[in-house]
Amino acid sequence: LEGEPGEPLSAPLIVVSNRLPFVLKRNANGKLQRSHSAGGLVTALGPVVMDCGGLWIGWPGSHDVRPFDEIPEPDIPNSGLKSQQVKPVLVRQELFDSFYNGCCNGTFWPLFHSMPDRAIFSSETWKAYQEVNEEFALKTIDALRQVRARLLKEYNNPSDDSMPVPVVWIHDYQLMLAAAMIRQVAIEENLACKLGFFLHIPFPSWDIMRLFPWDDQILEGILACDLVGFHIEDYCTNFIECCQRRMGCRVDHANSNIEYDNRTVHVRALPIGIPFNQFQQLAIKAPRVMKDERVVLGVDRLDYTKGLVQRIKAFERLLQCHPEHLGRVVLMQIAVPSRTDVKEYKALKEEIDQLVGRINGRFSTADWSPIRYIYGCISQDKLAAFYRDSAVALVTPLRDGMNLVAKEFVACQINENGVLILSPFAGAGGTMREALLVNPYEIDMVAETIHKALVMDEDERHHRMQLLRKRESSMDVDYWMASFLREMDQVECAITGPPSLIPV
Ligand code: ADQ
Repeated sequence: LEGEPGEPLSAPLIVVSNRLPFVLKRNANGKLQRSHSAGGLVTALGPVVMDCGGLWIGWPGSHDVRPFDEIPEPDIPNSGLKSQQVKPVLVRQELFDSFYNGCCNGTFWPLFHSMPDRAIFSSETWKAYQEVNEEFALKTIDALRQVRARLLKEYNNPSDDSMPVPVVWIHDYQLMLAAAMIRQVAIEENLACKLGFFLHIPFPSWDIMRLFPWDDQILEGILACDLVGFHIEDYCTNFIECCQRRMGCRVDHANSNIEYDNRTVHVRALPIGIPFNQFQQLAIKAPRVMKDERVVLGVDRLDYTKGLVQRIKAFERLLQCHPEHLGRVVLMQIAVPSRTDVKEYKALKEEIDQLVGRINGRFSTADWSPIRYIYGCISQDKLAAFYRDSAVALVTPLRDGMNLVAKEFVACQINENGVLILSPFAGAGGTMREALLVNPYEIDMVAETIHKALVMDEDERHHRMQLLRKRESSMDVDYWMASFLREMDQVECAITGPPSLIPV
């Protein structure tokens, strides 16, 4: 952890997420190497963690890493976190699978997306979830000790009021218990810190949450934080109601604060954004990738929450009810493989393969097929070109925390010609009001909405897209991150007490 001696540090940030911002794998010579990941979270948070001498804690994306392995430095100096800023959490494969495929994706993913019939409740995977959260918590405590030792060295007087308080920012449904343990040890060791949590998926209503046999422990885990962020107000409301009804918490509704354990937990709606300029630049530069045809575009991870089956059926209905689009319009569905070792995801892939085959068989002519289906990951510049040149983006999840695809489409619409069709059951549906909103379960209505988008006049298309672009360019991912950290700044540190004079 570097920095000019004596120079006051801005609060060091410790990010805790299921995955590190890169994957660590061994090359043919057995040497560990970083391979980069390009998500919005990494782009936004990486530089902040780098600049404040912070740390990132997470699983390295493979089981190749061993406890005493040296973490490789970034390929290009200063292009990523230094090795000492990274703390990989290493968990044996069997335990990790039970935690990740079992509890995270077999229980919390469907439950939090309000699909309880798909959720499996198992005490075995729940135990794995607890154990892995404990591993993350232990690493975070190590990181806090390291940061505190550094601060004590920098500030000669340990009770100096200007000494910054480290901020721990925990991400997502894989790590809902970690904060409870971090707080407990931090209090025992007087490790002053503020704890924040952001949930990237929806928070369900009390009626759904109470189905989970250990719901109180989840709520306790989240309530161990000082600041809890969700994408939209609805999720805040659900969380607050669960805390009231299950934990008997008192709530200050006017300020959206919860009283718990003689502390105040601040609950805030902080909608995530995307690196708007980055996508816009890609769209400006990317060469054309499509033929001269009108494209209705879908881009998703292949997941049952994304409503792919309903969407494809709606496109079939469009062709049936509005034959004027035959031969002129195609549905381009790009689906990135996801959780491919889980049975349900394999079954969904097969269902989609069959559906696409049947519809293409039904409507194709010698020189036109209605559905072009790509099952795979595509590069960012190709993706930007698809977003830019499509007539319509069909973003119709059955339930989605936010949905970044809707925002990426808008950022790439540099000619402002396209129309966004959006599900109200995505967090994005709450703010992107100029989109055409449609219930994805109503297949006839979705078909009619696609038709409406395809025949919409130019002025209306431009007007809607301009407003959408304006909002997304100002509320981008940097804005989101700054909002979270600003809220954190206003939170008082609840773990106080004289700092120990002996650096650990
Ligand atoms: P996800 O469920 O992964 O994220 P989403 O927000 O749509 O969903 O993000 C998907 C990302 O994958 C997008 O950035 C998109 O560009 C990329 N992608 C999709 N298909 C691709 C393909 N074929 N090739 C390349 N890239 C592809 C979770 C929550 C969301 C929430 C985000 C962020 O489920 O609701 O918006 O976190 O908080």
